[in-house]
Amino acid sequence: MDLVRSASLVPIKKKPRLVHVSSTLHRHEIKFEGIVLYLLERKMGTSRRNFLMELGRKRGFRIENELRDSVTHVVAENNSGDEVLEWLQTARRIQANTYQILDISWFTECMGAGHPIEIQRRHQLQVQEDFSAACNPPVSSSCVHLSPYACQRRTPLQDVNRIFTDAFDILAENFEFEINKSPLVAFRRASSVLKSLQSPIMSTKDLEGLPLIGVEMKYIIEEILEEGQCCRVLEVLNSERYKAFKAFTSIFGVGLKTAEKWFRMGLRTLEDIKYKKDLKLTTMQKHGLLYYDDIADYVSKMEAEAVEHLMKNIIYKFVPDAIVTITGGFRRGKELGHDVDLLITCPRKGVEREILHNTINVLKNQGQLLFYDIYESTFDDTKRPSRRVDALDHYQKSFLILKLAKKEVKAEKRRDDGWKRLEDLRDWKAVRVDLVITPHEQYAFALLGWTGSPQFERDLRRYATQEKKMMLDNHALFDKTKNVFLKARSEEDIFAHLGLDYVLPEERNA
Ligand code: DCT
Ligand code: MG
Repeated sequence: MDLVRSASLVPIKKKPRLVHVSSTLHRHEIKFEGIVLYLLERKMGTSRRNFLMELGRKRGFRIENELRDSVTHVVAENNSGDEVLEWLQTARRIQANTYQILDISWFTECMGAGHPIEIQRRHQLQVQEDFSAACNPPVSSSCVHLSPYACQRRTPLQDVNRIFTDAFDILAENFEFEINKSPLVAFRRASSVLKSLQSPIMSTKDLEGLPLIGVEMKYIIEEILEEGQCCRVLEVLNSERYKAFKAFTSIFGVGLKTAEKWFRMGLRTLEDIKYKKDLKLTTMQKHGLLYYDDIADYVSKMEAEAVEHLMKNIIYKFVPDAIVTITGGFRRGKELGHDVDLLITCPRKGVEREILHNTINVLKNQGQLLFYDIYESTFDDTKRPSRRVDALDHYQKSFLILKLAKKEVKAEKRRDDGWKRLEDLRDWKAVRVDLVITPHEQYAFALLGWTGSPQFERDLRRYATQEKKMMLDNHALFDKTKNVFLKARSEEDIFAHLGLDYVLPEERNA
């Protein structure tokens, strides 16, 4: 049975309907005729599916709620091709055997591009040989000589081994919550290695020659390959401590120490925190709770760009030659993030120092600041870069909650849901923004440091120390052999000083 169509997009068919009425009764124009998507809820979850369907419809895709015969593309997450096939058979929809069975990565890349992208083999989920004439190619043996340092690997956003890396990331996070450093580091590194692979792991044989994948990790991968899930991960997800820490640390201003304290006090949920009367909260935490729903929601790329635009408009008025750059996940090509990280500098020496307070004042006067905290620079140029891979930098910065005006007010959105009605009338969203001010001569180091991913940064610093006898942080690079600070005007200069090939921001998703 030929379940998978040829690798090109389906032929264009003329369809009379041009408007899609989504579950939220919102009308979206259909821009891409001939493609009809269905997102499989299994393992994706209802809320994520709804969110992605809405996102897709906004981008002009036709997405069906039900698996109709008109569907051309079935998109699944964390399911193998065989699992999708089994589901299709159970749903008795197998007669419509012309579906593309695709991984969610195809969908998210389409969202990024704003249009349907060409289907590549890596997007197609594997189905048994007798069902498919066009399976993904086997794992390439090119993965055998991978470096143990993420800064010597290229890690695109697209992670074809998410089923394994999600498991490792959850276990690593749990070790972080348990303050158990050694397995935390091991699992983070192992996850990062898998994220750089170009093909999905189909058997434990594919792990041969990979660095940093220990016996314990192999066992977990084997279990997932056989069972589709890992018991240890399920246990963690259900554990009281993990759930409580996850909830607590999702509040802006709450770190591991506070989470630990609250857990010891017997508190477990967000509600426990909200309704505990004598609980002392910092102003940051109070605001974190006040705008919790908005902040816990993802920031979209469009919203991040709106923040960038707003900040540039303000900053350019008093420093026209300021340089304002989006860093963090958005610079690495992510479509969604938890905050907007902006790096600000000025080529004229010292002028950058006037930017932060002026910007904050304008935002305050415009009524756009829901919360802010200013940290003045503590940089000392006589000191060498920090030895710690997770050391915080010393730049002047502000962590703020911005009141971002929604571009279009969608009053009719979710009008069937009375509880949400009030929220729908609100024409703004609370967005977390980090503003970081850097002197121009340190800008390249700050840009490299703030672009991340955090694991890429850790490995860069580890590489500098262990392989080059150098010390790197967000401010400088020091060569211990020559006893000199190495200057850099660009990220490329820093990679060159370290003897590394340049890695594009989009390839730093380690
Ligand atoms: N960083 C840093 N010093 C800090 C905080 C962050 O050097 N005090 C670096 C690490 C990654 C980068 O800046 C951005 O940090 P995050 O916003 O936490 O990560 P992200 O990759 O942007 O993730 P997200 O998309 O969830 O915001
Ligand atoms: Mg970020």
